[in-house]
Amino acid sequence: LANSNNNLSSELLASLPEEIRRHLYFTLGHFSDKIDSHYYYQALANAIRDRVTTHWRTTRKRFAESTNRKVHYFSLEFLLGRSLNNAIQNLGLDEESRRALHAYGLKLEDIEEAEPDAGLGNGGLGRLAACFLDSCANLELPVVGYGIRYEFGMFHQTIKDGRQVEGPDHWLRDGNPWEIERPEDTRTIKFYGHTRRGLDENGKSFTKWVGTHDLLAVPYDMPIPGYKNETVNTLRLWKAAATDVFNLEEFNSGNYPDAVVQKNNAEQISMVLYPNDASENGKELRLKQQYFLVSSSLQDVLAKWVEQHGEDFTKFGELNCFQLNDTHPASAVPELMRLLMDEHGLSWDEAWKITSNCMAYTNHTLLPEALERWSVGLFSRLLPRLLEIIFEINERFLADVAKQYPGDMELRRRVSLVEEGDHPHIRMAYLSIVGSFSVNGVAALHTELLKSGLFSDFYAMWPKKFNNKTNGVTQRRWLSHCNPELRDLLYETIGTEWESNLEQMSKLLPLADDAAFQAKWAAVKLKNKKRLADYVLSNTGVTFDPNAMFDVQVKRIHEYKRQLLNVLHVVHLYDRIRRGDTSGMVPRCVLIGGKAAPGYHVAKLIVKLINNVASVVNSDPKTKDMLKLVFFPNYRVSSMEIICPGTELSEQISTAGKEASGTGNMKFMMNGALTIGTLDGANIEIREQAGEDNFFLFGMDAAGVVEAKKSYNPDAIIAGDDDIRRVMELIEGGHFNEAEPGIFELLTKGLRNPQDQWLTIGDFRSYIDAQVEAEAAYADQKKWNRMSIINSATSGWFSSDRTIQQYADEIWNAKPLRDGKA
Ligand code: DL6
Repeated sequence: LANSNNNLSSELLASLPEEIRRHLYFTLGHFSDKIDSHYYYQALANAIRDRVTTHWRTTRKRFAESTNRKVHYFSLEFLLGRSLNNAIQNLGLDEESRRALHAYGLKLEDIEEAEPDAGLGNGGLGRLAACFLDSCANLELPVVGYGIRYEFGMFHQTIKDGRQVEGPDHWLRDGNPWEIERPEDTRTIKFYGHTRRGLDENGKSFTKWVGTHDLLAVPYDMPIPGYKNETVNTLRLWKAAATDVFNLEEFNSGNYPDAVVQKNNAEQISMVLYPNDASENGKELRLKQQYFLVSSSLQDVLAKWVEQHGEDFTKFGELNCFQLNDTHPASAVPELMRLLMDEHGLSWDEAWKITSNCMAYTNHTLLPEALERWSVGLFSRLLPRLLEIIFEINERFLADVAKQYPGDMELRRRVSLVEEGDHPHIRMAYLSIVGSFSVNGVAALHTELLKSGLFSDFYAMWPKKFNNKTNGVTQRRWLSHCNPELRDLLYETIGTEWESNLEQMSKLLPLADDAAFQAKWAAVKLKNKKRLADYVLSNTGVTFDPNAMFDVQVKRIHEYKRQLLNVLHVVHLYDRIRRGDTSGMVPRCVLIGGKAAPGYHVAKLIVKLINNVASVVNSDPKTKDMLKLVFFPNYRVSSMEIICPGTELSEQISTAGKEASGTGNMKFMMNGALTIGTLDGANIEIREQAGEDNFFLFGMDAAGVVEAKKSYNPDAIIAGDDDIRRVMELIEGGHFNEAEPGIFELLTKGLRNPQDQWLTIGDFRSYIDAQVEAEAAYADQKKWNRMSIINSATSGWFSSDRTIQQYADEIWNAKPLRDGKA
């Protein structure tokens, strides 16, 4: 049977049009002649998935048999977006798919629109995980992603009267052709209960976690196809289920509703993604989600290990690595200890040696409010055995610190995994650092700030643990797929190698001044701007003129990202136009998009301000030819795929020292946008790669921010600068909220507050000046095109292939499953 399975797909699969027909009829039961894009999407997706399956099977076999070190990427978020085109592209089935659909009078683009985004992430961190999986498959690395199959992904954002309204995102409603349930790998997860110690029949002491409430973790696998290399890796997502669907006693006694309650309680765990980006999620359910992911995934890896090696764990640490995507999966440290000791009988020292040699932690934020802390009370109720283990890790760690730094009580208090006080908490970042062999930041500046600030005590103890891995994005999605016009120009000009080696983009450099190439480059951008303008019109009703400069800021709404600074600048331009001061100005269309965490009041007020300013600016006959502003609703992966290629000016304007890296900045750069930005996160490296002349720099740097805070006086800045004063007067005078006086007071008071952490007013003058510089460059289209080409040409460093190669070489010690392409 095994042999006859080998070539199953090639034997059984018919041509794509026939496969579509078969799936329409047999899989979907679609008997009508009506062309319904939902059914055609499902049929095509199933047909493409069938073609993925053979490679998936051979990759899994290779993976299972390999003795290479295996990597398990643990993340509470995977922001995948759509899968159909990704699979078509990576399998090289574009032409064939188009032809197959043509037979039904359908266009591939229209069918792709029927696929909902898999929005299982908040923003940068989750999208990074998705890019990483793509690059791991491209590099044929033995990496499995582990996450949660949330029933509801990132909420759906609509705008009502200028305000954000959240709606559910039931992305699985119509079924998901990209997943396969694997009930045979179901795992049991424990919560609550208590620990029991004793001696077993051989007189050996044991600790057991008993009296627990158990539930099941059922895995769903999604294929992650590599780029034209016959490799298909796996993303395993867990769904929670009750151990018994019905409580039979309740059921038989006629209490049907109560019998179902248990099922509902269990399923809650994988019901919804917490929508907070960069702030703490302190809820019990969130800790349950974290432990649920960690325990099921570790049990999964251990079960496979035991199948292959029996109970011999000597080489487990050497042959496995767990990359923790932020502290969300940090309970992997005590959970692996528990499993090794309580379930597999290892001693503390044996278990610790293994655990601390195979855990690696990536930090994604310096913001104190995003650093996870869990109350000891909650931990002891929910995960009592894990808490005991954490306490012991801490005790042993603090004893080592005492040895290394005798008498330094203050240091011990600072680095303790337990934050003492009336309500003691576990510091998850510290647990991750102590339990890992590697700690990395996500851009050069970020890593330096971790070493010198947040984690300086740990850096002093273990300098070799710390390393930097500057983020990257996959050029397959963020250039090739989303920008087919540019892709074709690149094929024609520098060939195709850049799709798996982005450094090849540098071949464009000699063409930066070539008039004929510039004309082609500009024509591509214009087409993309038209596509974006249509998209903006159909989503917002606002007309963007493709001849204006397209100026874009899309990302989560957060004070540190300073969408407010962008709005202040729009108000400044509006004010200038109304005063007739338009010298040097170029027509500009500003697009801002992003979601605010539902409980983040200030962020939601910023959304309201953007919308109010937009409705005044867009309807003023004096300004409407020179300036437009839209708030783009429900910003998500698939909208970035249209926004990014049409963007000319990329706004990366965070307060220096606050944005760990940014990845949108890299997508824009690849697609030829110029950046206006601060010296923050990966902006610094973007500027280094592109050259200072090809970047619009403004604002204080991270050290300047620290210095400025000592004597920050925004009122004085406002009073001393007529442009800024007029902007504040317009907003404070209620010009944009005549019907709702006073609603923006919280924002304007914040701007004037000497304690304002984000120093928005402090950077405003410098920002205005940089914008003037950008306009001057834009007015000279030859110069602009040159700068744009240079940006794309120097974006090679920002491929996630480069990032992942560094993780593989410098952290994971992982080798590809096979050398060379098939
Ligand atoms: O590393 C991915 C991404 C960075 O590019 C962003 O700069 C950073 O803000 C983001 N961090 C988070 C923090 N969440 N937590 N914890 O999303 O990570």
